[in-house]
Amino acid sequence: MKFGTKAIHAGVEPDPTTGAIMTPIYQTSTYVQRSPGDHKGYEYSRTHNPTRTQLQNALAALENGKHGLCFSSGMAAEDAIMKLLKPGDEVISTNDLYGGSYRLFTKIFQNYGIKFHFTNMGNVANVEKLVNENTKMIWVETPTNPLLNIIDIKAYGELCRKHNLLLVADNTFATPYLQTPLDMGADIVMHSLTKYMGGHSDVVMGAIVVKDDDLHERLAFIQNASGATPGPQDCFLVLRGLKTLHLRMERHCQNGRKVAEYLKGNAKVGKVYWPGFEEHPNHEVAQKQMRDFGGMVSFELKGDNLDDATRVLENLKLFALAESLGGVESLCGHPASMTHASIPREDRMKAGLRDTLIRLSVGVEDAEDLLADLEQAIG
Ligand code: P1T
Repeated sequence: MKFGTKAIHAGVEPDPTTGAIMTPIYQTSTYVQRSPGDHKGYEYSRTHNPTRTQLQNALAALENGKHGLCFSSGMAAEDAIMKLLKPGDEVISTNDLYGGSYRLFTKIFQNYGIKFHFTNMGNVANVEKLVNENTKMIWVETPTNPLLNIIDIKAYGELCRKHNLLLVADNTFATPYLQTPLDMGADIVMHSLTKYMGGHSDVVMGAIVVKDDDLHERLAFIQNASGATPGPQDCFLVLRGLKTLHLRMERHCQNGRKVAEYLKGNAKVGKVYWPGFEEHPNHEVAQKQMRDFGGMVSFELKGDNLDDATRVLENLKLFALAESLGGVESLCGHPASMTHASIPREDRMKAGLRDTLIRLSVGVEDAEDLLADLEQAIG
C-alpha cells in the first residue's frame, strides 16, 4: 500500500458494533466484565482504550513498525523510553536537539544515575569514540531542532548493531511521510504527535513505534505502570489529522522550499538553515534518507543583532509568534528565549544556536502570502 492510502486506511477498522467508518471516541474509563477476568480485551482505559488502540495501529503502519504506543505528550513518550535504562547506563545524543529533551535528560534522568553525552553527530567515527561498556542507547533527532542538521540514521543503525545499542530516532520534524527510521536500522521511533502528525495545533500527544515484540512489551509495561496515557478525544483528533498527513506534508515541503529560497535571496538575511540547499553540510544525507526536505526553516539576519531579530518576530503577522510547529498555520519562534531556553547559553553557542536565530514552521497557506509577510517584516 502506498503512503497516502495507508494514511487514510492502515490500522483502522470500521467500528465492530455499529460499522461507523470513523473510529468512535470511547469516552470510558472502565469496561464491564462478565466474570472476573472474562472481558473483551479491555479492562481499564489507562491500559487499553479502543480509540487509542486504533491510533496506535495506524501509527505502527505508517512507520513500517509492528507496535505503536501513545502518550499524553512527546515528553511523556521520551520519559517512557528513558525508563528502559538503569543507573550507570550512558546515552549519546546530538548537541542540537529540542530543549525539552535536553532538560528531561539532564535535569531528571541524570539525577537517576544515567550519563548523557551531547555531541555533533555529523561524523560517526568521532561519535564511536564515546561508546564504552556502559553505553546503552544512541538518541538521534533528525532534522534537528532548531538548526536542521541531518543525522545519518542508517550509519547510526550500523554502529548500534556493532555495539549492541538501542537506536532511538525522534521523527517529529520529518514524519513517516519523509522518512521511516525503523527501515534504516532504528529500534525505536518517537514522536511529538502535537506537531505534523496531529497537524492542527489542537492536541498535545506523543508516541513510540517499534518492531520488536520484547521491546514493545517492556515499553507497554512502562506506559501502563507510569500511566502518562492520552484520552480518547485526543486520540480521535490525531487519527483525523493523520488522514491528511501526506497532503499537508506535500504542501509544507513546497512552501518550506519557497520560503528558504526567498530568505536566501533577501539581502538583509544572513545564514539560512534548510537541508534542501546543496551547500547544506548534510544535504547528501538528507537526499539519501528523506523524501523531501520538510517545512522547517531557520535563519539569522545579517549583523547578528538581537533587536533586529526581535523586530522581525514582532512584525510578522501570518507567522504567529508561538512555541510549537507542524500545524497548518505558519508559526515563528525565537529558540534562544523560547523552545531552547532550558539549554545553558554556553552549550547553545557551542552547538551554533545563536541568540539571533529565528525558526519558522512554514504552514500550508498560499506561499505568496507567506512571502509577502516575510517581506514586510524583514523589509
Ligand atoms: O511538546 P511535546 O508533545 O511534549 O513534544 C516534545 C518534543 C519532542 N521532540 C521534538 C523534536 C520536539 O520538537 C518537541 C516539542 N517541540 C516544541 C514544542 C517546539 O516548539 O520545538
